[in-house]
Amino acid sequence: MKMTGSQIICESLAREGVEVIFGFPGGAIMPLYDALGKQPQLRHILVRHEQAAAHAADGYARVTGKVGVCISTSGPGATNLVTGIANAYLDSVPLVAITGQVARPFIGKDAFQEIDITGITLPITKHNYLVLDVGSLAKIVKEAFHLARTGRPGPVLIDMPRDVQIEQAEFRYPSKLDLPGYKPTLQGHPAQIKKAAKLINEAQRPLIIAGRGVIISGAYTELKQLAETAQIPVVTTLLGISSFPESHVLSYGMLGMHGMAYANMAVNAADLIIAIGMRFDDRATAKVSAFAPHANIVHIDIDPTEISKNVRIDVPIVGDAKTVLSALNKLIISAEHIEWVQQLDGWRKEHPSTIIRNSEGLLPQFVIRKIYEVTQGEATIVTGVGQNQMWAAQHYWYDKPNSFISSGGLGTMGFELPAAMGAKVGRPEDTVWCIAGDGGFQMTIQELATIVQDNIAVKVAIMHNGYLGMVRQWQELFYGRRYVATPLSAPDFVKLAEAYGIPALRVKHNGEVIPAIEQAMNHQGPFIIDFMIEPEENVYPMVMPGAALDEVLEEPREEVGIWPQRSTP
Ligand SMILES: Cc1ncc(C[n+]2csc(CCOP(=O)(O)OP(=O)(O)O)c2C)c(N)n1
Ligand SMILES: [Mg+2]
Repeated sequence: MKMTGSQIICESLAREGVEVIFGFPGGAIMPLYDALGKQPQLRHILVRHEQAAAHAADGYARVTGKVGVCISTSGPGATNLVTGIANAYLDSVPLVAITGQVARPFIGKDAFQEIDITGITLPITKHNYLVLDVGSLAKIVKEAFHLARTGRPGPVLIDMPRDVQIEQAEFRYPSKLDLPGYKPTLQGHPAQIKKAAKLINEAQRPLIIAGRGVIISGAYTELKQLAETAQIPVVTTLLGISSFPESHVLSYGMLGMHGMAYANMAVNAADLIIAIGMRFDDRATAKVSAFAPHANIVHIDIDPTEISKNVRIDVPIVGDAKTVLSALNKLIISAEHIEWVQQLDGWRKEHPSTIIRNSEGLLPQFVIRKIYEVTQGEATIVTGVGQNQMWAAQHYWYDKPNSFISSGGLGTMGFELPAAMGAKVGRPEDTVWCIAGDGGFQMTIQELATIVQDNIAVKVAIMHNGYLGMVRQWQELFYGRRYVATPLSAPDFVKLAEAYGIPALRVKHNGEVIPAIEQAMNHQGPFIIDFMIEPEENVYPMVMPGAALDEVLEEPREEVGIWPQRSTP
């Protein structure tokens, strides 16, 4: 059957199981939009800025495990997507971005709204295509989805010249793909798995570091089985949060720059690290030369280029986390590491890291903890970047798999609101809380209109400190408290919410926190709470830049607070 390029795209998206697209139209993508209008099963959500389309598709993809789809026009529409594509690339999120392009005869002529988006996105996509032949379009779409979701997931871009959207071709959706150059390794090499098992069975002080790869491959049970069989403590990276239940006795929280002191001390003292689906980011390792000095390192990762990239690996296992772990688990002998576990528990007692001090002023940690309590740990949390992100990572306790959504690799302020929007669309049954910075929120605040138009019931908690807080914290610590360009004004968020048609509250005192959260939860639609937190509150613990993981600066405080450690028996 003959179809236009636009119809071929729509039909192919439907065959890939796409249900929702985030996008924004323009001249060079109008034929595709016209075809979309005739395909009612493809829900289109009109964002207010293309960056938000990419972040929303990203949030949607992270919570569903499906490929997120975003669309823009050529030129400025396409360049507006770039930050969102880079964000997805660094966090291994499956995305297909479709951009309009000027018609083929105009390419290379600096035509109106022409930009070389395949050139621009080459280093931040897993692959990209400029479609020059409508006959190859169905195959390209099929390939794009396959590349985005398999192996190490990532964004793929399809650039569609306007005339290719109109031209006709016979439509045949390929049932199979032949990509001889692309065959991700899923099964780990048996000899490597054996070597790893031997090290695990012999270790005295083993430690698992779980990353987002565990979540991507859905290896929750396999991870738990490994930890429980050999009684191995588990720490996670920032993006590994919610790969292992934080209430588990073997959970020791997040490691890294703002990780738990005891988690970092464990890395330092371990004699074996089993790193699963993580990439030894510098925020996780701190000073690389001092990382895990006493440990052999087993690294399980689907991407062979990650092996020994930052940290020397003793036993690499390239493969899918779930597949490798199930093979590995068969070789693991039941063990107890009583002394080691007691040592970690001792460190946790001495350096509790997440205790919240008593305070007259509203503490962000307190707010996050109350959101945890009111939602009973059942919410999906989407964060901004900066202090709010770290408090959300530290003070909400994640037992539910894949319930923490955050921009890790790129650290993109403004991610929070559009990503929360995408997460809510992907998980309509879930309560989705967007933990926003007052800075980051203002970067993509325009998406409040999208939320209203499409009735996306996101709950927003603004951590309003009047600063670009994380940068201010660094100025306080390293630049003699010279607050250059970090004090930040904001509109009256409550009035602004009202202007958008969203109910909102401002909270200044501890006693108002729980009632406000409850009111937000009881409201059917979107809701905003402007939490006026202590302006100069800092994030602790902190490993200073350049320092080793175990050189941890802890919160200076006289008074110790009120909540026990979650996992302390
Ligand atoms: C797009 C972007 N620009 C700049 C930065 C650098 N940066 C990192 S954290 C931060 C402060 C964030 O302020 P806010 O959103 O208010 O969060 P807070 O740290 O106060 O919680 C800045 C400017 C960034 N991460 N992303
Ligand atoms: Mg702030």
